[in-house]
Amino acid sequence: MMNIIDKLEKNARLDFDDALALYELDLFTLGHFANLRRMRMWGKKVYFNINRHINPTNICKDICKFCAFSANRKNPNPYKYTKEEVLQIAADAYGRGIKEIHIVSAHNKEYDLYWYLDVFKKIKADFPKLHIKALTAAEVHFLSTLHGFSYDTIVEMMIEAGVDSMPGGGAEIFDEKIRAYICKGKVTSENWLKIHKIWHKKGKFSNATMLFGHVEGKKERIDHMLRLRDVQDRTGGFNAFIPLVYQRDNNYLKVENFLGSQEILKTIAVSRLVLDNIPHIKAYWATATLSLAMVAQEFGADDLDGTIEREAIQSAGGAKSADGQALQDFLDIIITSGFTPIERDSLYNELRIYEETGCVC
Ligand code: V47
Repeated sequence: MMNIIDKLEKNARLDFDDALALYELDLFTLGHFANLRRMRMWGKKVYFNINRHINPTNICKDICKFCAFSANRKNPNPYKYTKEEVLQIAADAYGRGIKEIHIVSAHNKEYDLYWYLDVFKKIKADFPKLHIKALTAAEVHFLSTLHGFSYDTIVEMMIEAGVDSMPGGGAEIFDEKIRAYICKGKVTSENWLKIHKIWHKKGKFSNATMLFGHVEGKKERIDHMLRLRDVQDRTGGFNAFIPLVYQRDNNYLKVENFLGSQEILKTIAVSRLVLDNIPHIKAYWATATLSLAMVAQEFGADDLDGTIEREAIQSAGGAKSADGQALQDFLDIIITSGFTPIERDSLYNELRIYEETGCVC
């Protein structure tokens, strides 16, 4: 039997018990191996993109205990964008040089499949180069139930309407017991994975998230990663894994012990080592804070996500991300930390390498 250090030195594939053993290593030993893997894959590059989030409505039929975004007693602030408003936001964003719009929303039957398809088609007609990342697997499931269409049909219609990639939202935690407690009624884990498999089989790429730092434990996190690795072995369609740090305000989930930075960094490092087949690990600055997301680049992550412009989901839960992140702040923190900022497109093609000063002025 090889011990965990032997396995890491030999780059062997890690199983469930190995992954648990990783958490037992001290932070710097674990970080050393995660960073070695990251450096072999991406050197000193830190990826990000210039993007814009659009969330058409926050009125949702589901009540996920962790969610502060959806309009409810704790967030009595319902809103509904019209198509014209969404199209205007996309047009303005494109005018400012935004390259990706990320459209996800609440589960609301007034916003049916045809509403979204019309919006996607119009955006693509006006701005064919603007990448549309839209509809989580949770939304695909909701729309499938609403219309009685199969997942395959919905995915085909999304592609036809111009959706380029699928975001990783709605994955939460796959463990069925925890899932039933935190987001009963949402797409099942099996169906979340199935929808992404269907999407990948059509030659398309997507991301995968994991919401952590609430009532789950290390075992559930590892189980989550291994289920993703299994799908990725078959399809190769996940571009990035995004561990989302749970934000605690304005929701119905009672959590006693919040995660400290060490456990967040360990989880990112574990994900880099366990997910040996997913190319990118995002330290999502909106939930980790920009400083910790930058430190995470030394612990296995290689991406900070994007400038976002308007962030509504995590900021409703207390994150300081409502107004996005200035490009110059990304460049400054990446360069002063000794890394190279790489502006990428949504599929990780490199668009611009900021070699030295990184000044965009
Ligand atoms: O699935 C909801 C999460 C996700 C909270 O694919 C919360 O590139 C923390 O998926 N604390 C939606 N997280 C956002 C998302 C995403 C974000 C950035 C990039 C990509 C990508 C995807 O937000 C939901 C849920 O897990 N979320 N409430 C909260 N209190």
